[in-house]
Amino acid sequence: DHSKANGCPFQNGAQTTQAAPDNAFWWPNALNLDILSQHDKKTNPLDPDFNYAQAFQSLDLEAIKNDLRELINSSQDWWPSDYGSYIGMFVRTAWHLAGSYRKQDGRGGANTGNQRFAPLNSWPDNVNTDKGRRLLWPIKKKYGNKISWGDLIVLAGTVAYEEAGLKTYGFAGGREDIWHPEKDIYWGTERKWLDETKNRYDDVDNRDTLENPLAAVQMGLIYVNPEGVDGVQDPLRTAQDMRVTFDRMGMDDEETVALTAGGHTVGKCHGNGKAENLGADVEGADVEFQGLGWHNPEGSGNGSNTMVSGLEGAWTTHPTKWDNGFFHLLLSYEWEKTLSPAGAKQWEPVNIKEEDKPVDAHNPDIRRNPMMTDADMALKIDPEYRKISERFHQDPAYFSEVFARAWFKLTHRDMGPKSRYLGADVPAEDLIWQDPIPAVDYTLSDSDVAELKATLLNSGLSTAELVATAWDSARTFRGSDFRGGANGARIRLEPQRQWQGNEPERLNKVLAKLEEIQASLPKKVSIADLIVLGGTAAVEKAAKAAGVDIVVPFTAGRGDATQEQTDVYSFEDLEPKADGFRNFIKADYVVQPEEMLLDRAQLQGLTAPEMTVLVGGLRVLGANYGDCKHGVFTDNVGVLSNDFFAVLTDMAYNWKPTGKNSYNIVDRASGATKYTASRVDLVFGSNSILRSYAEVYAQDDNKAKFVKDFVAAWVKVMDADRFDV
Ligand code: HEB
Repeated sequence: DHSKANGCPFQNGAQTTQAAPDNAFWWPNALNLDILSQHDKKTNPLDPDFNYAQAFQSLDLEAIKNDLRELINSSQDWWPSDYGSYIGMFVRTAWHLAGSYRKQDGRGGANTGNQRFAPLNSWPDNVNTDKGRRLLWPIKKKYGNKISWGDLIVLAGTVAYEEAGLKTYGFAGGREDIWHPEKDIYWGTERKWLDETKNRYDDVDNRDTLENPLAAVQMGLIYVNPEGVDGVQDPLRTAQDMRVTFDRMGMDDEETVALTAGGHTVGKCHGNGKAENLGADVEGADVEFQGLGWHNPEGSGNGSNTMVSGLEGAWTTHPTKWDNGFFHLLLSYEWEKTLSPAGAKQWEPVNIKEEDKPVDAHNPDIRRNPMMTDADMALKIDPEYRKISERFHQDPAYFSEVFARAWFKLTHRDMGPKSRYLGADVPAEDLIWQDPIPAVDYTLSDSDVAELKATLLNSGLSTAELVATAWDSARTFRGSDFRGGANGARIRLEPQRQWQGNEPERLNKVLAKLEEIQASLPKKVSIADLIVLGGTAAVEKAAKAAGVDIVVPFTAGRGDATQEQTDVYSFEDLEPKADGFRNFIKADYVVQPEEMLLDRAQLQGLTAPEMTVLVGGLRVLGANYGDCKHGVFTDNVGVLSNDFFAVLTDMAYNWKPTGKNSYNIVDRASGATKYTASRVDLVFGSNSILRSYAEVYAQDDNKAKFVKDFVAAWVKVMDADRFDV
């Protein structure tokens, strides 16, 4: 301990940067609530009232694009460009930012500029994206708050394609940067970079069994191993890995071929050196490296000495041009296995014509062999990919069109609905993966809303039915990629209306009633609004019954999506496997129900106190799945009382396990079972942090606060997807 030895004054707080064991080390099974308190205002250096959308709207998009074009063509001495152009560099930096997205939980992606932080800034697959970001710094410095890192990196990649000659599909701003690494993204359990793939699969030979939500085959990779599965060249097997990993980000075969080929139409691989000589990665490098990693001691360490993947060479004859050169070389020549100067496994063409060879990246007088990775070869060898490759080869215009759309999707997939898009380059067309929702053309006055509430409350539907339906409709929202939510009322559509967690029978009954009400109204109101308003009215009534007069705010304007506007396949990922807020669990999972609650709360953007107050409130409203009695610690179901917390914290009771996820709440004096509970209920009494919140809501002086906080959290959930207001 050097601080003590030297009598260093900084020994307390700052010393925790040395790996002292923390609570998660001592109690690995305790629920770690940190994921609910990320991106707090204390970590954000911008002003509290800073509004990124407003700032972006004042950006001169044409001016910044011109600056980017100039930068792309101005080689910097500290990091010389290849072929006099940073096209390849900026495209790869943007692809690696966007490419960490996975559709199952919507996490990862370009949304947050997270490539600035560990682990992504130091992933072995992200070598030299640090140079890409540093090259962009003068532009970030110049335009400042008007463009986030996330937007800037995607814009740079897009402008790079334009410089190469591609007609791009568009660009939208709106990605807000975070200021510290995310704690909620699961990247795998391996403790070693690029560890063998086997631990990620249930059955390593069936690549579909890649652990969800992971979308890369190895720790520290964006997708697949360019040298083949576990470093064995075999394009057919690599094709299987590509199919699985690209599907995990919502890309089909055609998009996969377009993206890989279009990606490798520009730029080159870098393997003129020895990987083992590279210095520490970004996060591990000492202060004099100033946030740059992988210092290369050979020669200039850059230019022709650049080391990245270890593979070496360009894919096409003109690596700064958008053309059909990739398919021309891939399909016109035979390719055989070879090794790069760094010893990496790659493919080289047999008897290639001199004029088909690209020139050296730093000396136009020398021609070099092009190369292919195992993933590129997969586009030729896999029969399905091959068909697509041939079509693209024969029809370059079609290839350009498919690629431009796929690039837009890749870089915008995690931004959610189009209402979040900003700027003059937003394409007019609606795309199915944006989960489009028709705009509504009505407004509701206060008296309209009051009348509607009365109608809904007198409809014969119970508080529990109204609350549960509104909740189910809204709970699919995830802040990770801004999908889901009550807007669109997709709970009426496939696949949602069949989801077990939505209790199809009850749901159909409620929907039928709401449709009946809708038909009887003097003016058109969407089902989406009626669903939310029904729950809202029921909450208001329950608050009143608890003696608290409170208006639950309601914002009309949700539209009803159609089935045609709904990509059933991609919505399957939004199905709740568990919802602790309604004490629902679909099956017996390895992870504990309370961990699944935590995950869902994080995706819904809730804080730990909000999660607490919602669970306690929903229990007494009777909103449990299948009318299960666990956690309904009250004799007055339908009254928004703090009974859940009062009972939970009451020492009159004892807690007895009766099954894996069930407990009896036993009266100590009589020995009688008074209530039953799940793990999700009891965690609010056992976890020390959650208990501290449960105590607040159990307090006699906080009955009204409980109602007020429940209402605020309820409205937050109902409006989570209202980017339009
Ligand atoms: Fe790529 C580069 C792999 C996809 C774009 N890539 C690269 C490399 C490799 C790879 C190995 C090299 C690096 C160095 O530098 O060395 N990729 C790969 C794979 C995949 C891919 C395996 C999957 C399949 N890419 C991709 C995509 C894209 C791309 C999708 C877009 C779109 N890349 C790219 C570029 C480049 C690369 C642009 C170049 C860079 C420079 O130039 O620097």
